[in-house]
Amino acid sequence: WGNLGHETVGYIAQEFLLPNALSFVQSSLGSTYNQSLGNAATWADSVRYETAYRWSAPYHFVDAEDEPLQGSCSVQETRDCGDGGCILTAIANYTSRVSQTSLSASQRQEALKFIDHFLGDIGQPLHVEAYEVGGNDIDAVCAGKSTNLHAAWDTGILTTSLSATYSSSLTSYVSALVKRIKSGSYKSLTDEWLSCTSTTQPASRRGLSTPSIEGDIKRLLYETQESEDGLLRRASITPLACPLVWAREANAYDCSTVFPYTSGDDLCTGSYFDAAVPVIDLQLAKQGYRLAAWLNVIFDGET
Ligand code: DCM
Ligand code: DCM
Ligand code: DCM
Ligand code: ZN
Ligand code: ZN
Repeated sequence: WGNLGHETVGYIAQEFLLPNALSFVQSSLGSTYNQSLGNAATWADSVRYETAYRWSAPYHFVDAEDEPLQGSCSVQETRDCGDGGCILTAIANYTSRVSQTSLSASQRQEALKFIDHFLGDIGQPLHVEAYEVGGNDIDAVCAGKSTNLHAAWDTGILTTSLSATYSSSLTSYVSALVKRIKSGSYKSLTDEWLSCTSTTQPASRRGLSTPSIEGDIKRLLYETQESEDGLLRRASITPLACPLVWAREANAYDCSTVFPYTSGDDLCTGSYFDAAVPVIDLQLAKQGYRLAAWLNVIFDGET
């Protein structure tokens, strides 16, 4: 996502934090970020081209080697994450680090800012897709301007929607999404959002392991504690259940919504735009709510 998308995720999450998570977020981010996940959510993008942080660039996505044009979408951690790591392993690493009281305040703040950002990016369908470098190499048109498919999904469609429906006010947009979560059309979906069960998973596996945010965090913190130096060594370890479910959910939109388009069509008007906007609203609201739940389990032991 671009800045607007990330800020939306952060501001939504801030509304759903439990007391200990809120307290950590406020004191860790401090006045630099107005004590808010909304203000801190774009930091990871602001440093990714700096020499000192170049290593973090691959952590913003996972290159899923599926075939979205043939209607075949999938994400597999072993196939797609690679030795250098990806957004899936980055979420595990920074979840471990934000929890480690032995790390410095600035190291834990950095970990929090990465979590804040990556739980947003994992909901962007083209951040969980390898095809044409996540759509970066596909020319597109948005509101009459030349762009590429990835940028249209990161910023173009959302900017157009905010202008058309929310007078370009991010605050109004965030309020509208929070209201949908608390009392509107998303309310009945929130339990499902936190369940970490995949609808595309066979029933046999779904019942078996009952993946959960609590289960992921518990295992991660145990594995971190077990290692002498506090560094996670995940190579031989089962991947976290929830981030993989989130990635698969976003990736499914590549087959249903992102790639079915007619070459040359303007993506920010007409039927493509009308189909994309509800997906972007949903993905941002959902990832904001999940970000709060993730931090709530880390710091308060419950969602
Ligand atoms: N680093 C990291 N994870 C990576 C790569 C690097 O945490 N996958 C950290 C370790 C170094 C710092 O970034 O302290 C600088 O890395 P580099 O040596 O790649 O510049
Ligand atoms: N770092 C990281 N993840 C790790 C280890 C290090 O992101 N598992 C980052 C945090 C700092 C930098 O590397 O930005 C410094 O790392 P080091 O502690 O290796 O100097
Ligand atoms: N990106 C991606 N998948 C890739 C490469 C890049 O999702 N395989 C994302 C990261 C940025 C955007 O695309 O949001 C542009 O990346 P860059 O500036 O590195 O070209
Ligand atoms: Zn992007
Ligand atoms: Zn990013």
